[in-house]
Amino acid sequence: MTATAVTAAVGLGGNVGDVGQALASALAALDALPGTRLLRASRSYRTPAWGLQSQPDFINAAATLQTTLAPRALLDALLAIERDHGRERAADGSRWGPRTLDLDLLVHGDAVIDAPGLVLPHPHLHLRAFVLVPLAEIAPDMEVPGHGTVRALLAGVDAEGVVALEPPRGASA
Ligand code: PH2
Ligand code: MG
Ligand code: MG
Repeated sequence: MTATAVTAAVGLGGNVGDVGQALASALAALDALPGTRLLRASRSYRTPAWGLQSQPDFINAAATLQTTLAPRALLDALLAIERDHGRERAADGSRWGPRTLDLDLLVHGDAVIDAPGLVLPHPHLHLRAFVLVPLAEIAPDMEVPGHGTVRALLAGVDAEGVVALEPPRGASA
Protein backbone atom coordinates (compact mmCIF):
# COMPACT_ATOMS: atom_id res chain seq x y z
CA MET A 1 0.00 0.00 0.00
CA THR A 2 1.27 3.45 -0.83
CA ALA A 3 0.27 6.23 1.53
CA THR A 4 -0.98 9.38 -0.14
CA ALA A 5 1.32 12.37 0.06
CA VAL A 6 -0.03 15.63 1.42
CA THR A 7 1.43 19.10 1.67
CA ALA A 8 2.17 20.11 5.26
CA ALA A 9 3.40 23.38 6.71
CA VAL A 10 5.79 23.74 9.63
CA GLY A 11 6.68 26.85 11.62
CA LEU A 12 10.24 27.13 12.88
CA GLY A 13 11.47 29.44 15.60
CA GLY A 14 13.92 30.03 18.38
CA ASN A 15 15.48 32.73 20.51
CA VAL A 16 18.36 31.06 22.34
CA GLY A 17 21.84 30.34 20.96
CA ASP A 18 22.70 30.19 17.28
CA VAL A 19 19.16 30.10 15.92
CA GLY A 20 20.25 30.52 12.29
CA GLN A 21 22.29 27.34 12.59
CA ALA A 22 19.47 25.51 14.39
CA LEU A 23 16.95 26.44 11.68
CA ALA A 24 19.27 25.37 8.86
CA SER A 25 19.95 22.07 10.57
CA ALA A 26 16.25 21.53 11.31
CA LEU A 27 15.36 22.07 7.63
CA ALA A 28 17.87 19.39 6.63
CA ALA A 29 16.38 17.06 9.25
CA LEU A 30 12.86 17.67 7.91
CA ASP A 31 14.00 16.86 4.38
CA ALA A 32 15.54 13.62 5.69
CA LEU A 33 12.38 12.32 7.38
CA PRO A 34 10.95 9.11 5.92
CA GLY A 35 8.45 9.68 3.14
CA THR A 36 9.12 13.41 3.32
CA ARG A 37 10.65 16.04 1.09
CA LEU A 38 11.21 19.71 1.80
CA LEU A 39 9.29 21.72 -0.81
CA ARG A 40 10.09 25.30 0.16
CA ALA A 41 11.70 27.16 3.04
CA SER A 42 11.13 30.84 3.75
CA ARG A 43 13.74 33.38 4.66
CA SER A 44 14.34 33.99 8.34
CA TYR A 45 12.54 36.86 10.07
CA ARG A 46 13.26 38.69 13.30
CA THR A 47 9.99 38.87 15.25
CA PRO A 48 9.02 40.46 18.57
CA ALA A 49 8.25 37.86 21.26
CA TRP A 50 4.56 37.12 21.43
CA GLY A 51 2.87 35.92 24.63
CA LEU A 52 5.60 36.24 27.20
CA GLN A 53 7.13 39.51 26.08
CA SER A 54 10.08 39.88 28.46
CA GLN A 55 12.37 37.65 26.42
CA PRO A 56 14.64 38.15 23.40
CA ASP A 57 13.22 38.60 19.92
CA PHE A 58 12.65 35.34 18.02
CA ILE A 59 13.88 34.27 14.65
CA ASN A 60 11.06 32.58 12.73
CA ALA A 61 10.73 30.84 9.39
CA ALA A 62 8.29 28.49 7.69
CA ALA A 63 8.64 25.41 5.52
CA THR A 64 6.35 23.37 3.32
CA LEU A 65 6.80 19.62 3.06
CA GLN A 66 5.43 16.88 0.90
CA THR A 67 4.95 13.92 3.20
CA THR A 68 3.32 10.54 3.49
CA LEU A 69 3.64 10.68 7.29
CA ALA A 70 0.33 10.89 9.13
CA PRO A 71 -0.20 13.96 11.33
CA ARG A 72 0.72 12.24 14.61
CA ALA A 73 3.82 10.61 13.09
CA LEU A 74 4.96 13.95 11.66
CA LEU A 75 4.34 15.70 14.99
CA ASP A 76 6.38 13.06 16.83
CA ALA A 77 9.18 13.53 14.30
CA LEU A 78 9.14 17.30 14.88
CA LEU A 79 9.42 16.79 18.64
CA ALA A 80 12.36 14.41 18.10
CA ILE A 81 14.13 17.01 15.94
CA GLU A 82 13.56 19.63 18.68
CA ARG A 83 15.11 17.29 21.25
CA ASP A 84 18.08 16.63 18.95
CA HIS A 85 18.66 20.38 18.96
CA GLY A 86 18.77 20.67 22.72
CA ARG A 87 15.19 21.78 23.27
CA GLU A 88 14.24 21.28 26.89
CA ARG A 89 10.61 21.62 27.78
CA ALA A 90 9.89 23.39 31.06
CA ALA A 91 9.29 20.86 33.85
CA ASP A 92 6.33 22.90 35.08
CA GLY A 93 4.74 22.76 31.65
CA SER A 94 4.93 26.55 31.27
CA ARG A 95 4.67 27.76 27.70
CA TRP A 96 5.93 30.57 25.58
CA GLY A 97 9.36 30.94 27.21
CA PRO A 98 12.76 31.10 25.47
CA ARG A 99 13.75 28.12 23.37
CA THR A 100 16.58 26.90 21.12
CA LEU A 101 14.29 25.38 18.50
CA ASP A 102 10.53 25.19 18.24
CA LEU A 103 8.88 23.30 15.40
CA ASP A 104 5.13 23.67 15.11
CA LEU A 105 2.96 21.59 12.81
CA LEU A 106 0.73 24.27 11.26
CA VAL A 107 -1.23 22.49 8.54
CA HIS A 108 -1.36 18.89 7.33
CA GLY A 109 -3.28 18.76 4.05
CA ASP A 110 -6.95 19.27 4.82
CA ALA A 111 -6.76 17.62 8.26
CA VAL A 112 -8.90 19.08 11.03
CA ILE A 113 -7.98 17.40 14.32
CA ASP A 114 -8.56 18.23 17.98
CA ALA A 115 -6.71 15.57 19.97
CA PRO A 116 -4.48 15.79 23.05
CA GLY A 117 -1.21 17.42 21.94
CA LEU A 118 -2.31 17.60 18.32
CA VAL A 119 -4.60 20.36 17.09
CA LEU A 120 -4.80 21.00 13.35
CA PRO A 121 -4.70 23.49 11.88
CA HIS A 122 -2.47 25.01 14.57
CA PRO A 123 -4.89 26.89 16.87
CA HIS A 124 -3.07 30.24 16.83
CA LEU A 125 -1.80 30.18 13.25
CA HIS A 126 -4.38 32.64 11.92
CA LEU A 127 -3.53 35.23 14.61
CA ARG A 128 0.26 35.27 14.48
CA ALA A 129 2.22 37.47 12.12
CA PHE A 130 5.41 35.61 13.03
CA VAL A 131 3.86 32.51 11.42
CA LEU A 132 1.86 34.11 8.61
CA VAL A 133 4.56 36.40 7.19
CA PRO A 134 7.07 33.59 6.53
CA LEU A 135 4.34 31.19 5.39
CA ALA A 136 2.89 33.78 2.98
CA GLU A 137 6.34 34.11 1.42
CA ILE A 138 6.34 30.46 0.33
CA ALA A 139 2.66 29.40 0.25
CA PRO A 140 0.27 32.39 -0.05
CA ASP A 141 -2.42 30.25 -1.69
CA MET A 142 -2.32 27.46 0.88
CA GLU A 143 -5.74 26.80 2.40
CA VAL A 144 -5.81 26.75 6.17
CA PRO A 145 -8.80 24.45 6.76
CA GLY A 146 -11.67 26.44 8.23
CA HIS A 147 -9.87 29.79 7.91
CA GLY A 148 -9.16 30.58 4.25
CA THR A 149 -5.91 31.22 2.46
CA VAL A 150 -2.66 32.23 4.09
CA ARG A 151 -2.69 35.43 2.04
CA ALA A 152 -6.14 36.40 3.33
CA LEU A 153 -5.17 35.60 6.92
CA LEU A 154 -2.03 37.71 6.67
CA ALA A 155 -4.15 40.70 5.62
CA GLY A 156 -5.95 40.44 8.97
CA VAL A 157 -2.94 40.67 11.32
CA ASP A 158 -0.53 43.40 12.30
CA ALA A 159 2.81 42.41 10.78
CA GLU A 160 4.70 45.40 12.11
CA GLY A 161 8.02 44.45 13.65
CA VAL A 162 8.37 41.25 11.59
CA VAL A 163 11.53 41.93 9.58
CA ALA A 164 13.21 39.68 7.01
CA LEU A 165 16.88 39.05 7.79
CA GLU A 166 17.82 38.52 4.14
CA PRO A 167 16.86 40.37 0.96
CA PRO A 168 14.13 38.78 -1.17
CA ARG A 169 15.35 35.97 -3.40
CA GLY A 170 16.23 37.24 -6.83
CA ALA A 171 16.89 40.77 -5.58
CA SER A 172 20.10 42.16 -7.00
CA ALA A 173 22.80 43.15 -4.55
N1 PH2 B 1 6.87 31.10 20.02
C1 PH2 B 1 6.31 30.99 21.20
C2 PH2 B 1 5.98 32.13 22.05
N2 PH2 B 1 6.23 33.39 21.43
N3 PH2 B 1 7.02 34.73 19.69
C3 PH2 B 1 7.58 34.82 18.47
N4 PH2 B 1 7.82 36.02 17.96
N5 PH2 B 1 7.93 33.71 17.75
C4 PH2 B 1 7.71 32.46 18.23
O1 PH2 B 1 8.03 31.45 17.55
C5 PH2 B 1 7.13 32.32 19.50
C6 PH2 B 1 6.78 33.50 20.22
C7 PH2 B 1 5.96 29.68 21.71
O2 PH2 B 1 6.19 28.66 20.82
MG1 MG C 1 5.56 27.65 18.89
MG1 MG D 1 5.92 24.27 19.67
